[in-house]
Amino acid sequence: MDPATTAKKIKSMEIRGALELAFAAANSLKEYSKAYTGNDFLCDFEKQGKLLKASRSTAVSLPNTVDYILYLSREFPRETLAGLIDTFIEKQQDALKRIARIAAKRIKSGDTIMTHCNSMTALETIAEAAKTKKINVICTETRPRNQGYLTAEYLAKKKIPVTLIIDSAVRYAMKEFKVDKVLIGADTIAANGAVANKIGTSQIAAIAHELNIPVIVACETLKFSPQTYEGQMIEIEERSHSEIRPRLKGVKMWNPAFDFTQPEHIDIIVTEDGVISPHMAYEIIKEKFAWEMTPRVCKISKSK
Ligand code: RUB
Repeated sequence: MDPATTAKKIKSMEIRGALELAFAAANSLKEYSKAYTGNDFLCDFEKQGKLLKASRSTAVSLPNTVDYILYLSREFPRETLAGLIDTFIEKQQDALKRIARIAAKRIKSGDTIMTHCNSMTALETIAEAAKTKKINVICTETRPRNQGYLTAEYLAKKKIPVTLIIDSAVRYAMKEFKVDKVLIGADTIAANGAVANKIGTSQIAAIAHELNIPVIVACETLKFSPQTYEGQMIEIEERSHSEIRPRLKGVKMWNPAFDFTQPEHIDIIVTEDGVISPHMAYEIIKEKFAWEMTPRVCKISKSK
């Protein structure tokens, strides 16, 4: 699929979830580079990257993927680009599996896990744990788009016991079902360890903190934000009011898609490099995104 179609599908949320955005963007740039017949590849490639990056805000996996591939396109011969993008995709697939293996060790037989939204990384972890342990999952509906239904269906198909609850039942459910752990994915980890994830995550984490329930974030280092290291704020996507419900006369509506969970409400972040405290986010960014921090060597876009 070409980058323009991919960007449209990301905008409409046909393609969604932070990791899926990264895979879709990488694949579309690979296809574009292979099919390119023009005479200013770097300039045209960068335009495709910009298009993809503008398709959705908040999940940093998207700009990180695009920026890394643009960096590769400037640093390496074009004939090698598709292979390098494949290597990047394989690395992310491996990271997902590795996180699942590491995070699954934190889940004990008999545990009841609460999750929110629909995170591939959290679900891969649950599926990995369920291979050898008996676990129950409580998942939220995740209004307004109800991504929790996808989570519930996925788990039910895998024959992992799952109970779907409405978002406002979280506190009651934590007590009633004796939830042992909260396990979520992430869209972006900021340099201070704050986690941006689906709206409602911060409430769940605050309640878990109050009830002494550990909160585990399962996420690839691709979701750490080098921009926040340089002082930039994470933009929280605001979606259409129509997602909440049709217009109500005289009523204003607000529909943020994500929120921030403070690092103090997160016990651990499980990355492909191992388990870290949220306060180590700064170190991960410094180590992993050196390529992002170095000055750009290429001459960008003659024609804009
Ligand atoms: C999805 C969401 C997920 C993260 C992590 O939001 O918040 O928890 O993206 O997912 P949306 P993954 O449905 O608005 O994209 O682990 O799959 O990257």
